[in-house]
Amino acid sequence: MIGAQALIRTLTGCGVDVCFSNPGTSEMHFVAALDAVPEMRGVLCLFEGAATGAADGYGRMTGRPAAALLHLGPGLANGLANLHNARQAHTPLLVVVGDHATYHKRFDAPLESDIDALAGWMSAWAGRPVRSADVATAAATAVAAAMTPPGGVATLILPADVSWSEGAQPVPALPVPAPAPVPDEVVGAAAVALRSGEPCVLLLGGEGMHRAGLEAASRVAQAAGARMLGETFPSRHERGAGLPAIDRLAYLAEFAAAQLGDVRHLILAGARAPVSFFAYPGKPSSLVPGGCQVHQLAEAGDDVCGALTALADLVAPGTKPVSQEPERPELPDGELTAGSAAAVIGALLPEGAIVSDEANTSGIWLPGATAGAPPHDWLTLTGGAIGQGLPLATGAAIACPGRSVLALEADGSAMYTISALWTHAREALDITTVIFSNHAYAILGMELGRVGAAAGGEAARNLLELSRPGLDFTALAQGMGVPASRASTAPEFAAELRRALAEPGPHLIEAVVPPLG
Ligand SMILES: Cc1ncc(C[n+]2csc(CCOP(=O)(O)OP(=O)(O)O)c2C)c(N)n1
Repeated sequence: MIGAQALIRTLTGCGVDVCFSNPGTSEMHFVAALDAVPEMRGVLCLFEGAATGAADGYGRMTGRPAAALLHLGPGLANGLANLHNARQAHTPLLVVVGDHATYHKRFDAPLESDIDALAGWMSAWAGRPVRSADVATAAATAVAAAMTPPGGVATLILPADVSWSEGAQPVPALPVPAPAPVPDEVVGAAAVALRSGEPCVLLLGGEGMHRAGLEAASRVAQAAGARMLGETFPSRHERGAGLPAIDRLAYLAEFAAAQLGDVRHLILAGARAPVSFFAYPGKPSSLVPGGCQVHQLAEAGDDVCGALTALADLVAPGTKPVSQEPERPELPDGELTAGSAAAVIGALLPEGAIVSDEANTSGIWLPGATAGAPPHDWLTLTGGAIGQGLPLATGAAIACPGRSVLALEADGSAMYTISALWTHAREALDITTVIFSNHAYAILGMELGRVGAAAGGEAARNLLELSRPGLDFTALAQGMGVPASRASTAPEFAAELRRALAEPGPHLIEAVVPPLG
């Protein structure tokens, strides 16, 4: 068997059966082998960032890696920003990067590049088999590395001659270690802090934002009089009616400081000690208040839910979590704004929806407006590299057929990976995209003042607004096969959203809203 076929057979045997692909000449044997292994679903993405973001969305929803097939160093480079987001999300993800044939590299052909350097900084594991006989073992090792808690990006660099040469055989999946159990002493130390009578916050992240973690944390918080907070940008937050409600730590450092102001004990479960997103002149980088003790109950690779459950059984035996009551906003009348759009979304969000949230400044009312909606999953921009939301929705929809996916997108961010819409159409994915069309990089307008730069004259403002020319998202969507409409009032938006959610397949609604700030 040639290397490419053994590789794909090994991957499907390891449970990797979707490959978000943007191939080139060096990957042609991989592409051809897809017909020999129908268990692998190839999904064409028209930009590498759309492929890597899709693999991220898939991995967040299934806990299993999808593959992203990329073309040499330039293809990997185009995919890096969303691999960075995936790394921050601890998403299990397998990158397969084709390379020149081993003997061709020394000729420094036009596409020759340092793939190992590009892969090194964001990969939990990177490897390069140099014989076809080794490719299957490398693939199984890569999948196990991607799935090793807390999950990460594994990069398999695949030379073209390794791919096309005979002499390969598939190998079975390798075992994956379980998350590390948290020692009793660590749980006990957190219990001592909770019993101190001093203000405590449980800061949850990663698996702690899933139902089991939230329920255990809710029991702890009730019994000990502690507060719970979620990390600012969780990879997947299970929320809505019937689950414990939790506020997330604010993005803006001054709001986060207010949320943490009086805390004396910060207990971290799957989250890291909070830091300011950026440095600001004269402001601290760490958001841990002075005099506050930090207790690391569980790190990302630990058994976070197990640790929270053990803590709950210690400080809150026999108690039950407190759940959010069902509650939806009224459908609003009048102008469409970020606030009224959030109310519409809160009123109509379907049960079991998956929300890919890259609404940025237009999204600040969304958590409140959707808190009591039927249970749903909320995926956020974990690594701050914009252009994630539309691809993430692709992967979530392929991971969870039968669930409604809602991509909430700021206009500026949407443009980075707008070609993901074409894949939504090609694969007939049930994704409703809402573009918050505020014609601006609004957050940067705010940051200009916050970092202490000059107020900004015409030249500066010119770099932060998107209205000349305006972006016609309905035309962009229709041009890629996605039915689209525009809404300028709250009732129009409600009617369009209701229709889009009711019909199968992809839709886009351009929601024209004024910018904040
Ligand atoms: C990959 C990447 N490039 C650039 C930036 C810098 N950046 C942060 S926010 C932003 C503009 C956001 O505008 P938009 O998505 O329209 O959201 P709004 O602020 O208007 O709500 C930019 C360019 C980034 N975070 N990531």
